[in-house]
Amino acid sequence: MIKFYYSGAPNPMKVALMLEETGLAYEPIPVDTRKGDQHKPEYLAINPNAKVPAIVDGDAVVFDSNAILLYLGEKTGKFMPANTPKLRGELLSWLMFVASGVGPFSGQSIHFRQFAPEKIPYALNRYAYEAQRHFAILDARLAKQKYMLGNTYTIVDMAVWGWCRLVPNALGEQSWSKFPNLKRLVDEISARPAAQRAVALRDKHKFKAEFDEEARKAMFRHMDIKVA
Ligand SMILES: N[C@@H](CCC(=O)N[C@@H](CS)C(=O)NCC(=O)O)C(=O)O
Repeated sequence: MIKFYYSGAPNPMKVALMLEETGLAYEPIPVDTRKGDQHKPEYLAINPNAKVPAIVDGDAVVFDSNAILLYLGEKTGKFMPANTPKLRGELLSWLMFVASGVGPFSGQSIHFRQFAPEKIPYALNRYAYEAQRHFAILDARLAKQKYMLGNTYTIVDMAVWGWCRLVPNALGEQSWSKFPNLKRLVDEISARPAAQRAVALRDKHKFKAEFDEEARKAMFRHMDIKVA
């Protein structure tokens, strides 16, 4: 039985979607990041980066959401493109693009819009610009084909879904109109029963809702430690 360490945030939700899509047996274990569970020694032994998600599958310990998607794809052979150098190259490129571009830039855009104590115009514009640029790259690809890797739904689409559900949080309420093809994919995946079960997982445990001082200290540790 796979142990799945999660919260309702975008990166864990991608993995919840894949677990639900594959039908693998798993035990969801909540990590309440607003209470600081991610910094507990027993969790750091699983993910030294103190973030969710992570999985433990027998003696395999895997952290970082896109690494977990790839691990589960390889383990099951499901939601993966054919194993040719061409398709494997595309798979890795787009998976890394989401991991290193879409996720971090949209995450920072949300941070500076919704959480930063000051509204810093330079930071707001830099991250909004980069988030928008990344979403536009996905949108242009999806204008030409149904899914990120062609005609088949794969782990890359799941990675895209995780963050792109939050386009309005990253860029504002009206922003979906700029990415109709991306919206089509996000809506299609959100309507899948597996996605609905993944999202419902958040309600299985009572995660802390308030963003109070305890949450700030757990998630924004830089506010108490000056390094620059
Ligand atoms: N690269 C990591 C990033 C994980 C990540 O940033 N997780 C967020 C939730 S989406 C988290 O754990 N935040 C809690 C914190 O920063 O303390 C991945 O893709 O899994």
